Amino acid sequence: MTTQTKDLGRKLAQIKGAKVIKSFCYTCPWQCPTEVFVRGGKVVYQKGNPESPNNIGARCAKGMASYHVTTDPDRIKYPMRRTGPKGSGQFERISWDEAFTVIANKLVEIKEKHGPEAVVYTCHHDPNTVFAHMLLRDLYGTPNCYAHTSGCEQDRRMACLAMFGHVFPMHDFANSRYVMLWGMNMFGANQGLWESRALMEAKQKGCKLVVMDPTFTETAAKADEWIPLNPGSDTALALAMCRVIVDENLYDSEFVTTLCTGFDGFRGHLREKGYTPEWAEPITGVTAETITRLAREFAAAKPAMAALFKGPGYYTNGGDAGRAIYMLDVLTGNVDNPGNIHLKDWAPLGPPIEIPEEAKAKPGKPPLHQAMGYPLAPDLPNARLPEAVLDGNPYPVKALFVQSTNPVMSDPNTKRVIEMFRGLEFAVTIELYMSETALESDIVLPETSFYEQAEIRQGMWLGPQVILCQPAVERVGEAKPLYEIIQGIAGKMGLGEHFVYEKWEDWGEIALKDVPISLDDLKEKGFWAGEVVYGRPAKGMPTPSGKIEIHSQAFADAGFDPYPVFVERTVKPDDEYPLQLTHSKLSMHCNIVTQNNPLLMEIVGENWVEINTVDAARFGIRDDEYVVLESPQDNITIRAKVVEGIVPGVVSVRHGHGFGHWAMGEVAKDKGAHSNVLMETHVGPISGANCYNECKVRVRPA
Ligand SMILES: Nc1nc2c(c(=O)[nH]1)N[C@H]1C(S)=C(S)[C@@H](COP(=O)(O)OP(=O)(O)OC[C@H]3O[C@@H](n4cnc5c(=O)[nH]c(N)nc54)[C@H](O)[C@@H]3O)O[C@H]1N2
Ligand SMILES: Nc1nc2c(c(=O)[nH]1)N[C@H]1C(S)=C(S)[C@@H](COP(=O)(O)OP(=O)(O)OC[C@H]3O[C@@H](n4cnc5c(=O)[nH]c(N)nc54)[C@H](O)[C@@H]3O)O[C@H]1N2
Ligand code: SF4
Ligand SMILES: [Mo]
Repeated sequence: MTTQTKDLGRKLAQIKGAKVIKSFCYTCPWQCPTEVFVRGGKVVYQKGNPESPNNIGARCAKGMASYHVTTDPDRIKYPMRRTGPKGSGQFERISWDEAFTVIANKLVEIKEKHGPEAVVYTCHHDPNTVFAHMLLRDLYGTPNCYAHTSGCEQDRRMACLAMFGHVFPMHDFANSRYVMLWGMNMFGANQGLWESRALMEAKQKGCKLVVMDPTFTETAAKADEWIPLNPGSDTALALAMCRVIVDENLYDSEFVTTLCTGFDGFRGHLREKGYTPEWAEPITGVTAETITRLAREFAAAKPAMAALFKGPGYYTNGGDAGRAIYMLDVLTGNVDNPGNIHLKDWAPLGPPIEIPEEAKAKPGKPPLHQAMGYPLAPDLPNARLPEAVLDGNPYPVKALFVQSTNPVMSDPNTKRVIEMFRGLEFAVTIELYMSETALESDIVLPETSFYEQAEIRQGMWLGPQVILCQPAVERVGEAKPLYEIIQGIAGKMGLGEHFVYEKWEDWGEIALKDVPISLDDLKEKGFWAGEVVYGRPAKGMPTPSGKIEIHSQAFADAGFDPYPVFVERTVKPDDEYPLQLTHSKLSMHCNIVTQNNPLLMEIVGENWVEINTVDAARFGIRDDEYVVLESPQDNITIRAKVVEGIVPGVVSVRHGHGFGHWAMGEVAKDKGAHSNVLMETHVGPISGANCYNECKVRVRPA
């Protein structure tokens, strides 16, 4: 018997008699619905929920391997209080009661001394964050409860809000005949599995795939055409394509004149600014001929989709890239039709508890993003947070709550982020592991993983969808879900009357009040899905004008051009630092979440930097050997991959791994390198986004 068949036999024996629990995966932000098989208190098998349209039974490798988190000896098991200097790793175990008391007292003290806005809450994976928002925003009164998107796809999000009044479009690849992906590595940094699968299926049916990316990514490898554009030049490329479509009358005239604002102004803008393919050629590195051909092809192929994710927004000039790229969808009248970006409807999911209006605090100060001068930012410009903490600008921030996020590792300019933590009066980290950020905090609270807790949330599928996460196994140590952590803190603050549930089902019933499924049925099925409705523009858009805003009044009001413009980015390579640093994700890991997982580390145990053969020859770099990557700020030692598929002069670090990460996680420790130490702070002037790629470097053999 081969090892494989023996393994299969063992697996089948384990599954036999297992209880199947409908849940969802939260290893990456796409939350695929799952079936978790549990026997003897252990996860013995898992797969995607076969009835769910999100993944039709599938899970990716990261999801399959994620059960390790339920038994990882490196998980934090108890609430901890720092006893030594910040960053020293000296902590003592305390009881939950003590942790709740310390936090509640500190919150009261800070509000009295500095006002509630001096407390900021931030998260990435945001399990049950709504409870924290209810306590800190609604009852305590800080306007500063934020997520993480300025570290993520902030520019795209801002573009979508301004043009469509929608925050997060899905991608209807299945119905598309022509897909143009801009800085979006669908097969490397996968989004919902149903999207990757739909794109593959569309390709099999003849859909053309064009990838705009300086790097020959996993997606570029599967594309019909790879357009290796220069970093930070998307806005120029997209505007030049718009010009071709407009000048050659290839646009959908009825759509743009009846369902959009400002088409004539945009046409004039393109001409006035001289945005032609010839103008764009030297900026983008793409020939005018190719630009013209692609624009014509795109306009002729219906349904077609231009979509972006993070790539274009990594630069200080990325703020208009989203609007320029989405203009291709607008001009061709594709928006929200089958085969285009889909402005999904949200499910009628309510809050899990109801805070009476009269109990709600009225914030006295504007939220930080407004006070910092980024009224269009959908989220906290977190690279500017150190100024608030260290200089009191725009107003003092004294305490930080971080949940499921590790800013010391993930934000640019690590040194500055650590300085910020050292300057804080109080920091609480809610984590699975003793992360670098936890090490800088005063109190560290162990949260349960998605295998150990409940959550009811919006699903990331085309139609309106509710998905359910249910506790499948015992909690690790004394870990608690956020709804119990917040209940405990609220109790000590005299606000316990608002958080009266005894079990999660109590608030679950309330949240589901307006959703046409009972909690019992949801537990059986794992999700509720409504109808997919297309064609939102014709029904009226959720924008101030009720139309698609080609002319953005919001941009004009904030002092920016109402139409997208191309400006130069900030940090260009020079003689001393001749290479442009860029980033992309690893297909076998999610950000810095999975590096303590031995199964995934066996497949990809460290990250690397990709460098062009031409540059490798110039700087004496050999494939698979270690190199020193050095910026004006700092240096890292990382393994090199010498490739042909990257624009010469550009290097791409695969993000994940690095330095003392998982300071207390044995598997991840000291594997790979982390590039955020190389970056200075650069913030998108419109969106407040982190500009990870505004960084020049040089390279030498280690
Ligand atoms: N396997 C896996 N999946 C993931 C994640 C993960 O870590 N691993 N992370 C999840 C998260 S949080 C997110 S935000 C998404 C991210 O999803 P993506 O945005 O698709 O992922 P990235 O790898 O960051 O892709 C950015 C791409 O932009 C390219 N790029 C760099 N500069 C430019 C430029 O100037 N113009 C253009 N057009 N492209 C440029 C990079 O080479 C890279 O290929 O993925 C999610 N899914
Ligand atoms: N150099 C570089 N930096 C980047 C990027 C890049 O491509 N290159 N990508 C950026 C992007 S797109 C993003 S979204 C950010 C993400 O960066 P972060 O906001 O830091 O988020 P993650 O990396 O997803 O995870 C952070 C922490 O969440 C913890 N965690 C996981 N699950 C849970 C849970 O259920 N509960 C709790 N309490 N904690 C949990 C993990 O242990 C981990 O320490 O990084 C950004 N930083
Ligand atoms: S795509 Fe993300 S949510 Fe889905 S199975 Fe993979 S890791 Fe889990
Ligand atoms: Mo992200």
